[in-house]
Amino acid sequence: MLKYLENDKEILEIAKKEILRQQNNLELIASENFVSMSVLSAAGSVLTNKYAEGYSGKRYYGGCEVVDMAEDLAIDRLKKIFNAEYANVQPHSGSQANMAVLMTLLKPGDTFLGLSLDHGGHLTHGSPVNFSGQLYKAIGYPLNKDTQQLDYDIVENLVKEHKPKLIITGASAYSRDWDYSKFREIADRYNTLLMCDMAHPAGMIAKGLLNNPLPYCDVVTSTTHKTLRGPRGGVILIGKDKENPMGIKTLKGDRLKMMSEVFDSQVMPGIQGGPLMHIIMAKAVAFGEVLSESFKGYAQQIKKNAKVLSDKLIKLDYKIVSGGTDNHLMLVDLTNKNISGKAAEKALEKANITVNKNMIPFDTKSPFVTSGIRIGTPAMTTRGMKEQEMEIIADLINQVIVNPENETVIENVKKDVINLCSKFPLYSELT
Ligand code: DSN
Repeated sequence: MLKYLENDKEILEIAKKEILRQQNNLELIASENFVSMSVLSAAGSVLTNKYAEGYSGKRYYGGCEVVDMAEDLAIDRLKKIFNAEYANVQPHSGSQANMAVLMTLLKPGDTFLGLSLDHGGHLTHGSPVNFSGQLYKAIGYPLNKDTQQLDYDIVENLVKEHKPKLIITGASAYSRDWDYSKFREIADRYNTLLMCDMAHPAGMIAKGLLNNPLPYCDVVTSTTHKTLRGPRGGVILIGKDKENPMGIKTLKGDRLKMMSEVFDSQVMPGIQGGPLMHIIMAKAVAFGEVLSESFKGYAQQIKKNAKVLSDKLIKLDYKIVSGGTDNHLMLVDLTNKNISGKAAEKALEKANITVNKNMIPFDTKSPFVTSGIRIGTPAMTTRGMKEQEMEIIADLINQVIVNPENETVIENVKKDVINLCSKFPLYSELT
């Protein structure tokens, strides 16, 4: 692939550097992953040339008969993965999927509830610096201060008080599973719509390894590039009515109309123009991989790895928010280590270990400094690392965190990291 960049030396250098960085770093950002060469090839295919505003069979442009096949396949595969009634694969990102849903279900000024950003929620779940907090009255629900986990009574009390039109479930930095049936009960009691943004755990939900929001939520969004291990992008899904054990009351009667017309037209022309057909084809490839038997082993290993890493960090005297993890990530509370999240992220970066600073629940530091870091296992699991490597990684992280200014320690850890990475080849086809 790189040979086609040889006529542009500046770009060639950048592309080579990034391949090398990905090969030689422990990638522990919970929202990142490494796509297969098949996904990469589809994302880099000639479908990038095609304008296809509209939907399959109903485009605004001629010549769409081939890209229609790619989009139809992406939709069919995605529906199969999640046993969904409806899927839209056009959102360019998770944020745009969320925007399409919020703009469909709410009018400006309406109230909705989402997990507070500083307790693990996402920007598009009501942050004041995002459209979701600016167009709507967004109320954040906190975690329980003692358990650092979801507290359904807190949610219910806020629903009672604020009478929101919508409750959003899902998070960017929450290490526990969600009980969507409890949220459904609350939503039904107060006649509120229920949505899930399952972007982070979608790959594990796909294989039945975490609770599935589709039977309980009116609508579900996801990104495709996290645990689903596809190209960067978003999707919108609606589950099947008959699969819903509790009977979704809120959208009944209107659901088919909502599915086929309202969400589709809110994505395009509501907020987007031409879909990225190369990315849609790459989504289809990734969904094919998720449907394969081997993906279940991968998803199981992500969880095993996260548990081992979290347990080992606890042994090394780290505080893990909520005491552990059910999914692919953990939040490390660094308050007993005399280092901020920001300083830890920087020191680890020097040792080729990539994490992100993250607020912990009830954090006293600003979002730019933070008291914690978020660590996830999806990308390193893709490289083939298992429990044994997770123990080594915990040790390497610890060496840096307790010696953040010791250049010799950092240099030695970096050597160990590069050595470890070399045993798990990545994109060797590209170099
Ligand atoms: N930025 C993503 C994450 O890191 O969780 C969420 O969109």
